[in-house]
Amino acid sequence: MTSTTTVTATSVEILAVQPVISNGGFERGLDRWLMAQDPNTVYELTGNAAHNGEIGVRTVCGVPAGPGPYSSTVISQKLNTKAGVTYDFAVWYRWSRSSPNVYFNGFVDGEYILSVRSTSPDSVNKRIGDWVDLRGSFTAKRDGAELNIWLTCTNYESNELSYDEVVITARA
Ligand SMILES: [Ca+2]
Repeated sequence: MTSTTTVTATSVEILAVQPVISNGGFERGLDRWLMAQDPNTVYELTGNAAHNGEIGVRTVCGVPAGPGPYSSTVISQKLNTKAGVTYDFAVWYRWSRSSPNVYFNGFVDGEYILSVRSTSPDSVNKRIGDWVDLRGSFTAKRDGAELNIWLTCTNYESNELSYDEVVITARA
């Protein structure tokens, strides 16, 4: 009897602490994430792109071969959200160079939660090559909303984006 009570209490505790996002620091590689990319993009999990821990995402897009359509690499994860709840998010990112038609975009269920052009890492004392701490918020429209993170650029402008530590927490 005592044993049964203990097991039940443990199960409840695990459900209560289930995070909104899993493996947001990429230390377990692509665990929980899905990834898709156009042919002229490069995508890897590497220590060179780590802001914290051992691994971050390095993604390169654009081939200097003349004007062409936009290309993208995207990773996505189904979040542990609840409809109507507001969430704060944060991510660290870094550009390798400045180019006007390259974007770092984030969506939750198709709505922008971040959109950064590589000519303007942020508004306060940051330069190309520096890590930038980007923060924002969104309200989930449904349980299990989907996060998508994109690097998008034109084919004639190559750029490299590193990012790490995607953190999402429910507001109290
Ligand atoms: Ca990491």
